[in-house]
Amino acid sequence: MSEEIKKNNYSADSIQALEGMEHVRMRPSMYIGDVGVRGLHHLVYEVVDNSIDEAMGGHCDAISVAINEDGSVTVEDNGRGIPVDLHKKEGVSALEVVMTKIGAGGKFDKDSYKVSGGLHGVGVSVVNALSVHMKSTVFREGKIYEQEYERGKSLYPVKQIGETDKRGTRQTFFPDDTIFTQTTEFSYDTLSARMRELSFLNKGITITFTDKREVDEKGEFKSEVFHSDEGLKEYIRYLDGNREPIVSHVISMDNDKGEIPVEVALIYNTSYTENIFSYVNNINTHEGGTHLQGFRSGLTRTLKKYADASGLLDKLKFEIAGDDFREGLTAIISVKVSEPQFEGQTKTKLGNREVVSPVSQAVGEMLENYLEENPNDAKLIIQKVILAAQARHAAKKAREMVQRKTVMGGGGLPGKLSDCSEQDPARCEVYLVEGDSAGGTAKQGRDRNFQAILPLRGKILNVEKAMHHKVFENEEIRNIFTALGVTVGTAEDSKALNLEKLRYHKVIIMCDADVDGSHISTLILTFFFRFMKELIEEGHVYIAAPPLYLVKKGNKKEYAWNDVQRDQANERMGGSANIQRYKGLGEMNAEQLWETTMDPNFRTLRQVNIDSLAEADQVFSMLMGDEVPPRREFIEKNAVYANIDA
Ligand code: 0RA
Repeated sequence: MSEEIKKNNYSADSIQALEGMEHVRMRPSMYIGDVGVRGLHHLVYEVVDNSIDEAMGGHCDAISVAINEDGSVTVEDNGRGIPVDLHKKEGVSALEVVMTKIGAGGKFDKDSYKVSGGLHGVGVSVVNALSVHMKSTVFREGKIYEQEYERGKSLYPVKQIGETDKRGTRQTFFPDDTIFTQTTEFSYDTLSARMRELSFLNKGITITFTDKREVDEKGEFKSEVFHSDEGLKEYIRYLDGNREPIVSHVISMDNDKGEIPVEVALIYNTSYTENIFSYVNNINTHEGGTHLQGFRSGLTRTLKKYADASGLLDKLKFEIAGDDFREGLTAIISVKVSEPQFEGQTKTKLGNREVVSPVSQAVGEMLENYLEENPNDAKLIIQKVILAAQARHAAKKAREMVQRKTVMGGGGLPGKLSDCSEQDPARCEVYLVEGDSAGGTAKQGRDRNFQAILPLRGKILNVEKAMHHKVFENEEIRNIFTALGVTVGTAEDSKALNLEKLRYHKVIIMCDADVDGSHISTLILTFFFRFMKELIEEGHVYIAAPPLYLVKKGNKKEYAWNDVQRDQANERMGGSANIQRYKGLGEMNAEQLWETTMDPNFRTLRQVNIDSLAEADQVFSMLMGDEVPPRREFIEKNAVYANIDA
């Protein structure tokens, strides 16, 4: 081949690479899901995933992640370092190929578990393309190498900048605010939750997470170190720390040598909720899939066999259903699949059929052993299953009663609901208001065209601690179901929610701006989280933010939502203004409530969304569970929504 043709080929390739990078910038959502808060955080996960892969290969054991003072993020590992030698085909260093060519990531190691369908595993070049500036530093074979990029284009060839005795890779990137127009600010809580999760899912690795944007009173950065020697077993203890176990140990297994590596851990507690989290290649599979199917079948088959043989079921008059084996169950399943197929609406449902049987078998074996070795625990589990079956029958009756009322339509709406006149659910909102008196004010203040009001009486039922039939018998909860128009449970799926019937696309929780108020909103949120998860996932749930102060002087008045705003308002009025602290919604008149909290042109609503189901579950179980001290501390810190991002 002549020099000329070779050159042309090279430039043809590089044009293609360029087009790839430009395509990422033109259609970022195709690569990272969205360009909002979620997509922004995916950039970090993508870079960290590469270091986790290096650790899973046994080449590194420490990863540090830092949000820097300037808002950029640095991820560093002590692995082998990304190779910097010449990539023959591309004519540039391997590092440059990895950083600037779409689809080049992970091509070195055939046997790593890269995710092809999900949002991770798209390659670090995608992060590079979506960053105004990125810098790679490689510590390898005694030398330090560096290359920088702008919006995915290298600024110079890889250069050696010094010598070192350390090994590893350091990546620093600055997200592009012309892509992430909503925000480029990383959330400590979101990243910290993910790093904790990763450390449980990949035992043995130490992940240090630091936020350098602020320092505390001691002049130190906020920082956490995550490390788990026992993996999922510890994860279960973390998740269920605020629940009371009924068995003496976490039941677990780890088969990382299998064709399909499977790790499972589970425990039974005294609650009535089922909590199963499933992962494929470290990605939370919200929609479940074949691994979850395998888990359920292994669990049901083994427990049923044991229960049948034990004679404990002899007096039972009805069949036990699959659901009954999972009441009070907290479980985590983590599998590694080399070519995962992701399906479902959010591409978080595993489709690979070959996964079902190995998971089912592994779970069966694990449980069989445990039941045999712990006959007392076995008996407690079976007794719990029987109680669950009995309760299910009672709950079904109660639920059918709610359902019958709901399907009657307009006439069946709760008497306390003040409905709006608009019929299109997309334009309708309903305020769930704490107390009848605030409910009355809201009713006067609202725009009745599109705003409905449902007052709730004081503290609503703590669903975290109530049996399911109690939940459906509770009047306030029945009112919520009927007002929203949704029903729960079908023949195939006892938890399915029919959101198509939802009568309001905005469901707004409005409580006092104090500790009691946040407790009540947490109770309502817990109910939504346990019984109407889809409502939150589809972004229908909001929290209203009533002001804390009214600052008045003469005919000037301003509202304040915190102490800083209060003082500023006071200053604007030349000091010595009259400051009224609202102790509750009840102290506002209808006009004030409308102006501050209900008028769409002025109010602030916090949309509730759940980044990590596992983290949210932990928070709810802590807030609503048996242990009082952690709850009090949490609520008093007034951080009820710490993991429910606004
Ligand atoms: C493939 C080969 C080698 C290193 C890596 C991948 C590697 C990639 C990343 C991404 C983040 N951190 C990383 N660390 C290492 C080198 C293989 C060798 O040295 O023989």
